[in-house]
Amino acid sequence: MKKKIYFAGSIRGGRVDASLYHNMIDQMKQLGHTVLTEHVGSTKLCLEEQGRDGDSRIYNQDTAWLRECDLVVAECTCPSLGVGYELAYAEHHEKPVHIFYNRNKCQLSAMLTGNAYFNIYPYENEEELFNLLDTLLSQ
Ligand code: 6IA
Repeated sequence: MKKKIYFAGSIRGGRVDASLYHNMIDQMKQLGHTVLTEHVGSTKLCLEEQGRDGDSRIYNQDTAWLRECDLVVAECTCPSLGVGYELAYAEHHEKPVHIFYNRNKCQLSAMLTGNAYFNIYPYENEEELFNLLDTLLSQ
C-alpha cells in the first residue's frame, strides 16, 4: 500500500551521509511511496541559521508532516539532535518508527536501542540497507 513517509536524516548534525539519504529517498519513491521530506536528501542544502523566524517555519512544517505521515524512516549513522527530537515526537504521536544505522560506523544511542517502541535495523553495507528497506516497504 502506498504510504506517506517522513524521512529523517542529519542536517546541521553533519551532511556526510547526504547522498545515502538521497538514494534511500529514491528507493522509497520507486516503490510507489510519497516522501514528505525529500529535501533531507538534497546535496545542496543551506545549513546556515535562518534566524528564529526561519527556524520556526521549519519546526512548524516538520512537526505538521510528522503528524500527517503514516510512518517515519530514519537513517541515524550520523548523530543529529533534530533527528533524535523527531523520533521522540513521532513516538508521542504513535507513528511507526524504523531506524537504520551502519553498525561499522557508529554505536546508536541507548535512548534509541533501549526503547522497545522503535524498530531498529543495524546494517553493515549499503546492499544490506537497501534490501532491508525493500523488505520493509514492499509489504
Ligand atoms: O539537528 P539537525 O539539523 O541535524 O536535524 C535534522 C532533522 O531536522 C531532519 O530530519 C529534518 O527533518 C529536520 N530539519 C533540520 N533542519 C531542517 C531544515 N533546514 N529544513 C527542513 N527540515 C530540517 C533548512 C535547510 C533548507 C531546506 C533551507
